[in-house]
Amino acid sequence: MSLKVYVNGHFVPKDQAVISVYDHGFLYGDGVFEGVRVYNGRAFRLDEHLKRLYESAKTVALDMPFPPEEMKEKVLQTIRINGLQDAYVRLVVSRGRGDLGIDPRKCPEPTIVIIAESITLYPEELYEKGLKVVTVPTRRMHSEMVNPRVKSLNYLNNILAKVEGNHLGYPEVIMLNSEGYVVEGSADNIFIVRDGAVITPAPHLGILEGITRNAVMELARSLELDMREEVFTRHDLFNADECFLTGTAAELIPVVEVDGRKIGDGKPGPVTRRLWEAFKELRETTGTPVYEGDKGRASAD
Ligand code: PXG
Repeated sequence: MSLKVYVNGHFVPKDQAVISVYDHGFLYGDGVFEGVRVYNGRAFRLDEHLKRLYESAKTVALDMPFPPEEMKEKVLQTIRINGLQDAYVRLVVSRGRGDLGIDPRKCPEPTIVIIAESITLYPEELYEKGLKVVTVPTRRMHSEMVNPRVKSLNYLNNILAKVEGNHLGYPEVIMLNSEGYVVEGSADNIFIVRDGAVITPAPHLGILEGITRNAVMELARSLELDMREEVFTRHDLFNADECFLTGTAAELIPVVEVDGRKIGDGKPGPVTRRLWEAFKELRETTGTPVYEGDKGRASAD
């Protein structure tokens, strides 16, 4: 059975899920999106993802046609109609159809697309051995240009960084901001561990405040680790005891080398492992139940 995709109020087979070439999401990258994981029939931190989607929309002055509760129901319906237990959900809201000019006032209705697919996981080996990464020349956009806090359809900044990583033969890259501070990966947040403290770049530096990042920060605090949001440079990164990345797709993945410098002893560290175990526990035990009859199960979201 072909997957069904939600497009503007209708569920249509995957190969018929299309939008207009006049859609400003296509023409200009004008829109916002979210990526959500479903684990064992429960949507992980769905309310937080919806909150971020609505905040992104607000900042780009895109009027959502219905409230978050209704969007939540549509997301759950999309997962249900496809009978998925473990999934990756992509929720896209674009400015909608307009004319060839950039003016959003020419786009009367946003386009809403929800895709729920079974997920292809990263190879287990990457989690065991850790990633080797590089910093790249393309800097993360300044927050007064296109604010990185907005999860917009305009991903060229990150894609250019990714292209540089591909060219150099690395699976992920680390971006710096225009002042040279470490900010994030191309589609992941970054953490370092130094002298027992767990440190992640502060939001004002210009990052996407990841849902996974926030969950891992909560876990670190509940494990009574010294969790901090700070400003740090490549020097701090090279000299960290441990480093890892977080994101909806990657979850929590160790980094063992940056720009040819070994991090710590070049193996995933103990704090990274502890947080990874805690994250696995969290994803199995929380989340919004997707299916009826699952209401009694725990939901800490
Ligand atoms: N920073 C950026 C720039 C991102 O795009 C994250 C951090 C992590 O945020 P979450 O909320 O996922 O913990 C992202 C994640 C993918 C994919 O399929 C991920 C993202 C965007 C597009 C694709 O891995 N964003």
